[in-house]
Amino acid sequence: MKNEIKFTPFQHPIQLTEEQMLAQSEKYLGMIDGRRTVREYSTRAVDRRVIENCIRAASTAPSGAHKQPWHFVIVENPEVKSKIRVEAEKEEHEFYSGRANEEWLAALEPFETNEHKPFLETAPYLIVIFAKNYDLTENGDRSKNYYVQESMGIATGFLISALHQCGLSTLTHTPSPMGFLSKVLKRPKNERAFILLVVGHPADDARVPVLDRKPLSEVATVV
Ligand code: IYR
Repeated sequence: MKNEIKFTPFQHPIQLTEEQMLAQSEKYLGMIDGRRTVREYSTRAVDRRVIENCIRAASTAPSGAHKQPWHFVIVENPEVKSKIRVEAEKEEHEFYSGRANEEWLAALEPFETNEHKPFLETAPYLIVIFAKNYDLTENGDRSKNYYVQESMGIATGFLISALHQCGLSTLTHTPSPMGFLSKVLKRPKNERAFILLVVGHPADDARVPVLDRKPLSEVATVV
């Protein structure tokens, strides 16, 4: 079966003067530069419609052949969060007590991370982002997706940015391996967990490490 795609004229919905464009780039930079990864969460509730809109925004991300190879599971049920915490902490225990080599543990030391993951229960939402290397058609056939890693990374970036703009904090958590998430969340076999995003408000006494961002001269080159 051939997928027919029609074309329609397009104009960028945002039309700015040169001056407005420069001002907008500065405003955007200031906004996104305020994002910090947070590991200590408040139990303060968040309206699920905010989460849903941010996921709608993430799902507008470009993807290989427009396959949109993602699935987002919004976890709000405390029992499911507890199960995830138990399983994640088992994996993290293995990681911190042997799976990670000395170099990796030394790189993590300044961040004071350890095998305990209370945020998996305190934060109001966990969003588990699943990647689909292929889709399953109605008759059970596999339909291949393309550039899945790239598409997933972009969608996750959109999601983190959207949540930040709504005044919410996130933690990109990657308990490794993440196979247990498919089991706990009963996902089909064509989905594998890509990232677990913890979402909520920072705890009143939350702290973040003092970090520098690399300057433009180090992260970019003009040729
Ligand atoms: N998954 C572990 C370890 C970890 C790894 C990296 I790379 C980090 O930037 C942070 C943590 C954990 O979550 O503790």
